Amino acid sequence: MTDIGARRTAYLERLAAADEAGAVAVAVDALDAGVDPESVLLDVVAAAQREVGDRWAAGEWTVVQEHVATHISERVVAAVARHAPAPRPGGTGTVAVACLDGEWHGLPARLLAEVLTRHGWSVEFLGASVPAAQLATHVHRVGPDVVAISSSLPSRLPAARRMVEACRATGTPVLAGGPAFGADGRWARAVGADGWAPDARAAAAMLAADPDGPWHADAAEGGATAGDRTGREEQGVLHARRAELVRLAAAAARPDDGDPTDELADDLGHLVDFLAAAVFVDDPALFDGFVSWVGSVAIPAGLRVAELAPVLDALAAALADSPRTVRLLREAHGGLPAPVG
Ligand code: B12
Repeated sequence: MTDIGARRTAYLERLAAADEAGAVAVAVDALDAGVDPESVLLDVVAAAQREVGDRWAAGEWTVVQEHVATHISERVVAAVARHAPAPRPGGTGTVAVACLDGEWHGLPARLLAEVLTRHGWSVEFLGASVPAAQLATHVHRVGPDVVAISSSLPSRLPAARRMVEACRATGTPVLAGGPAFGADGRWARAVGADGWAPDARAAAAMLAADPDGPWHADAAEGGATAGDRTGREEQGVLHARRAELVRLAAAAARPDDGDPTDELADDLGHLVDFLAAAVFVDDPALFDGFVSWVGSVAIPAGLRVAELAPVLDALAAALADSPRTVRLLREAHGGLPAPVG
């Protein structure tokens, strides 16, 4: 079997069967057949994980199936690191890889760490949800050449700004990546990162071409645009009132119900966090992304698209003193699909 697509299909079948040994075997067989370890990591494991996410979002897989699959993929990444031939020489320094504070998607960061290791970098993987102050202390003590920050959720962007500022204070350049920063990396620039890459391959190529950064094509124009005074203040209000806003949004979504289900409360908490991040970077597209996501997932008992209009109205009424927030809520309301029937 040489086709990488066939290996990915076989790998997904092993994940679906919760077969850790079988999944490891698919990866090791690929290495033994001469497939580049980077391709095993990105074209088999990472691609399969994205498919796992799609199946969860479509309601085909339960959260438990997703957790089991992800655990297996973590074991597979470790097995690939053990079985792969020695990394090629190339990298010229150390990279610390950390997830944003509150970001629990550690596997994408781990995959980046392994790929950079394959390219000869000395990589320190700091794991999921690293608080900005802890990162700053660590960077001061260890002195990596580059800090790579990873996040899957745009709602974590205010934490990205704090991390960039913390690294700036140590003079260490920050490379950002993961879906949180937008498909074109626009929010990496907004939070002041020195560069962005769409995936681990591109990150390795970028670092090989220029190990020191900054990496934005027009870096001279750079500088953070997120977290201006209004952004910080209104994001702070949303953060401070989060629990109350979730309660009133739940009452607006399902006026006849008592306490909200855990799923509804979780989704409304994410809604407030995404709204806060959109206010922080002053970009309606960020909140639109959340609204589209609500329309695309099938979480039983979770927030439904038809419930969004009363939720957005209730939040706008409660947040009348926050003009940017209200503008974003009104714009999102205007873009909602027309009610059916
Ligand atoms: C596994 C998983 C989890 C696990 C993570 C465990 C772990 N150890 O990682 C757990 C259970 C914790 C989890 C939780 C949640 N998750 Co989740 N999760 C996933 C899933 C299925 C796979 C993640 C993964 O491994 N992806 C594969 C990798 C390889 O992703 P990748 O982004 O392509 O990575 C590449 C690039 O981004 C880049 N890159 C990454 N970091 C960096 C850094 C730098 C510097 C650079 C240059 C590049 C770079 O390189 C990588 C390799 O090429 C994704 C689905 C998906 N599409 O990713 C959902 C997904 C990310 N999760 C999602 C959601 C909604 C959640 C929850 C909010 C669910 C909930 N209701 O609680 C929580 C949030 C938790 C939190 N606060 O972090 C959504 C996010 C949608 C959105 N935009 O809002 C997704 C997309 C699922 C979906 N289809 O809806 N999740």
